[in-house]
Amino acid sequence: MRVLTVLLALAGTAACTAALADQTPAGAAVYIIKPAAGARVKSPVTVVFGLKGMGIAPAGVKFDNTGHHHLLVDTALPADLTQPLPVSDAIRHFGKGQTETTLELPPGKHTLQLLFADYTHTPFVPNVASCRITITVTK
Ligand SMILES: [Cu+2]
Repeated sequence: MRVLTVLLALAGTAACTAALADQTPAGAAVYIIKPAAGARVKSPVTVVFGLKGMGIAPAGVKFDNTGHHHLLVDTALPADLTQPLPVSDAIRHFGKGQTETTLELPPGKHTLQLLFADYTHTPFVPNVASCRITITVTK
């Protein structure tokens, strides 16, 4: 069963990566290093952000092929990815260039997804987003 879970996780990763094949620059991707998809964790939850093929720069700093992380908590990707991302509890900005955070989450299932965006908080086209993972927070 554990092997199957790992294979499914890898298949999920491959699907997300394939969707990014046309990204600029080629091969750019963000991914959640921790927690693992399907993990059962206690709050506060440490989330570690992964990035490849691009660099991190603080919000407001224009530098080619860089941006900053946004963590979507219990929400899907915004419908319109051509506009700057709003700031909310569901769309958290890491404009200082942070690569991890700690979330206080109530017990139950939660979804997490990373979306990388430029110095104006506007997602790249096509977008650089991770898989949306589900975790369970236990008491
Ligand atoms: Cu932002």
